[in-house]
Amino acid sequence: MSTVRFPQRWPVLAPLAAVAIFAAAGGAFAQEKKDVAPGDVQYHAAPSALAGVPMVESRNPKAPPMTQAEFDQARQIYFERCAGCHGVLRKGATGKPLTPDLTIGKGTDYLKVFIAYGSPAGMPNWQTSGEMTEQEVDMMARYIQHDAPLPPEFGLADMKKTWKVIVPPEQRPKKKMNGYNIENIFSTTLRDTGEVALIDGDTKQIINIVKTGYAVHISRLSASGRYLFVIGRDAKINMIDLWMAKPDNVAEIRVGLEARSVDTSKYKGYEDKYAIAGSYWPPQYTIMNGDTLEPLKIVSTRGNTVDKQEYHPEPRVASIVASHFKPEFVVNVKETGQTLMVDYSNIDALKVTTIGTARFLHDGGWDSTKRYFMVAANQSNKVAAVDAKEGKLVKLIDVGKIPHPGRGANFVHPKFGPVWATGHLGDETISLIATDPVKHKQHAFKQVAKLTGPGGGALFIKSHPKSTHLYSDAPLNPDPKVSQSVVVFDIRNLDKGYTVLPIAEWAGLPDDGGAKRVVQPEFNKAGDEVWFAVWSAKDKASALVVVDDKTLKLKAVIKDPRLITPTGHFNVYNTQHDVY
Ligand code: DHE
Repeated sequence: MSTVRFPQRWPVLAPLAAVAIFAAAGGAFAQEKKDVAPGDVQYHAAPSALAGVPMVESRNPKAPPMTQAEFDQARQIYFERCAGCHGVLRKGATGKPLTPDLTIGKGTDYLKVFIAYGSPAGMPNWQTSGEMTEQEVDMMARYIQHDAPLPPEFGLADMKKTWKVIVPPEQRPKKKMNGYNIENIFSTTLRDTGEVALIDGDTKQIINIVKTGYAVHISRLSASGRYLFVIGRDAKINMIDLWMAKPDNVAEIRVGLEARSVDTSKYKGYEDKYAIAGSYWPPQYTIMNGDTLEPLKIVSTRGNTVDKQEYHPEPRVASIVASHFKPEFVVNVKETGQTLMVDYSNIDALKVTTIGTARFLHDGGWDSTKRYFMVAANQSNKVAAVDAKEGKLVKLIDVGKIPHPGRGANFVHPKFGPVWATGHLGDETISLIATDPVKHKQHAFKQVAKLTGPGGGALFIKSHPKSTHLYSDAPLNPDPKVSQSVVVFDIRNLDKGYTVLPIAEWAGLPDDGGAKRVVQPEFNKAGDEVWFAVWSAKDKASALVVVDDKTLKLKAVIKDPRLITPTGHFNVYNTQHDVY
């Protein structure tokens, strides 16, 4: 994302002609009109890993003609800029559907205006922002009237071709071969170099920079804490052995063409046995051997939406988490709004409980007891509370605009007892949802309070059982003062409002024009330090900043030329034990 300039959401001075066309639009593009926050557009406009993949193409004879060169260029642009919102098959996701049955009737001129000037519902103004030329806009307007190219499926044979066991289990160390305090290692995403930095949380020294997938996304830990799993946007999974003298890759595989989530089995008796990854394309999840990443079972998520019960051909797999109550993975399917409880006790006769929740499931985390999975249905402005013990939906809770919790934050509210919190991309609020149905029954699974943060564009929120603070970032807020700092609430006195920590300023980076967005609070194992990434583009300086949680003062800045585009960072102990 940081390598792309983002256009404004809505042109301030859109010509009258364009406004008139929007006003008259009605029809297909006005249907399911959703407001999209500026930050949300930026967030979804990340280049898709599918841009370079060969696809099945066909031309619609009713659509305006295109040369092969134009079609290829338009396809490239579509997957770099548009697929994140409109979907691979253009059936619609955050953005509207753009299939020929809808677009041909509108015609090239109409579509050109839409693409050039954007729309109040969140479509960026691609031409007036300077992101696309007039000629590119014309090409895109014709392209979306043709049938959407179809990327290939990715089955067992394809996976096996990419599968490498770099160090077989029998050749791996029998005990820890290094002196690191493994539980306090941080795995930091180096997004645009396709690497993770393993950083010793005690000394703040880089242990190793490990090659991973394209635009690497998240890290997760095996139940034992020995293996670290990293997934790239290209659906490449890397398995890193933290027992090695210098922790490094021991296995890798691609489970599809585009993906975001990975986790491993954590139920008693199944520790480290299986890994699971969900893909955006093809829409499926894959269960693998937890020792070697050998693919064992692939399950498609194509199916019907929870509300209108319409078939969706491309329901992407969003967050996945391992249950502590049963041998189950909780798999959240975005476009259909179905939460799947996948019982892995017999993967040859897989039992899946399908729980209808809400469309646009994205990220989420456990409540403090790890019984209830709280998952944000972001474009539905809801959080679903799923009971992993009973295997059912407890409640859909209305929250603010586009909730985005990461894994959320748990703390004990002075009045409402245990709460789980989420910030929002689309507004300045932080929603607190009570999660204790036993001692605080009257409040349970209700939004019991809203805190006010500095503005929208928040992505991640965090607390720790040993801390009395709640931290929230806002890296996608359009005001650099907000995106370059974080806010901290005192849990004992939430009415007091927040304290601002100028994290990017504390990083002391050169004034090189970098965006210096501050991303993702993450505690160390002891719960007395909080780490933040200061994220700038690939050719600009970035850093990690460590804050003392008691004093809220700067504790350390980690700078290194190898720390390129750091975004998420994952403490081994906290990630392994779901502490947040
Ligand atoms: Fe993420 C988690 C998808 C853009 C940083 N991101 C997730 C999860 C999903 C997801 C489904 C939950 C995984 C899980 O728990 O199993 N992210 C997407 C997108 O589809 C989206 C919007 C656009 C895209 O094309 O990828 C997107 N994400 C971003 C970013 O631009 C961020 C800020 C920077 C980056 O590294 O790319 C970003 N996403 C993260 C992080 C997490 C994450 C750090 C893990 C949070 C956690 O606490 O677990």
